[in-house]
Amino acid sequence: VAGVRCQAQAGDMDAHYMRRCVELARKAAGHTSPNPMVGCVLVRDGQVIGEGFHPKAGQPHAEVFALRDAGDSAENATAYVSLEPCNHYGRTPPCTEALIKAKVREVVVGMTDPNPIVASKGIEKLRNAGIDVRVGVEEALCLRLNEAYIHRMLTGRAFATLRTTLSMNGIVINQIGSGADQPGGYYSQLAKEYDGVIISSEMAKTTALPVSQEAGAKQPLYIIIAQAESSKLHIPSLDEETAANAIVLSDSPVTVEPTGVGVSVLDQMNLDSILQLLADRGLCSVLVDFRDVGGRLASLLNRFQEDKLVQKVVVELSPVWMVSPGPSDLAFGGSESFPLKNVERREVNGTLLLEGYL
Ligand code: AOF
Ligand code: ZN
Repeated sequence: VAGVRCQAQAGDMDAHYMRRCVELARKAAGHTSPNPMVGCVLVRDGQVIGEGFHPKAGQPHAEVFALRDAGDSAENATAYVSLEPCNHYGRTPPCTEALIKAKVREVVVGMTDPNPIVASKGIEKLRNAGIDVRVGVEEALCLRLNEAYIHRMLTGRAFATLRTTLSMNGIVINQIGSGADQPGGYYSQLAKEYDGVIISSEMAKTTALPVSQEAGAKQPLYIIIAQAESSKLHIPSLDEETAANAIVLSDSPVTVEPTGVGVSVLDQMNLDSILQLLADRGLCSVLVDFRDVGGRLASLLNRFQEDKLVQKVVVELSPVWMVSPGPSDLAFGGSESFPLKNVERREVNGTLLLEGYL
């Protein structure tokens, strides 16, 4: 019985340290793409002796920061890492070598790395060096943490989340800058964690992109979908300084003001090619503004359920009753329904949020 209890306690501690890895990893949310978020905790004799996370692509990996934090004392320690340690020379040298050199005794891994140049080779390397490796502790949490990175690795497309805001009577609230969009609100939190936000040029023309509101904070890239055959586009809320925060996608040449906003001309304006282009540019995740009722973006999203290009939906139900301009703005009916999976409900500043997976 004592042995069983001991094992159960070890399991609890494993889960505890792995959750800490995920917590550390999330400190860099929105900053690591195209790399994953990774956290690492070094434990010896029941004491945490080092912690680290991967802050940004091009910078050292989580394991390296944790080893630095531990100084000389990592010998015989257990290393907890939310992702399999890498075994390749990328922008940085392999973490497996750093762990072997530091003489850790054991490595506990949250999930294997879907990157084909790593894919279990890191684990193999550690085992060949005589290090005990256990894989899959708090795996679901680690998979969720890097759902966008994994999706991009496996499909070559950015992970897409649809976002919309509804009033209590079901009217789409489509002013950027209202309610949940306000600085500090739920949406600005979300925008910080996503690599990009897709909106239509009509919305970009008439509403303020939150790019300039939180100076110094990480901003998503705004991906603006130009109307068909538009040759000129002026985005009033961008200036020379914030122009680099946006790109325009068009299927015909277009002059954009301010200059400095990048333009990409696509052969085919569809969601698939957009998500591939964004993945090629190193974006893992993108929030798609679904409030562009009737515009170009809405038509690109037509029947997205069948194309399986959208992974997640976020709906904000705002506690307001909106006066509709017409007799009724409600869209009644609908032929099919797609139940969402793993739905989460939350409340932020009086707004009910529903998130789920398609
Ligand atoms: C780890 N720990 O903290 C991260 C890993 O170009 P590099 O050198 O940064 O390598 C990027 C790849 O390394 C990335 O695609 C993923 O496979 C892995 N990321 N691995 O052991 C980390 N960020
Ligand atoms: Zn590494």
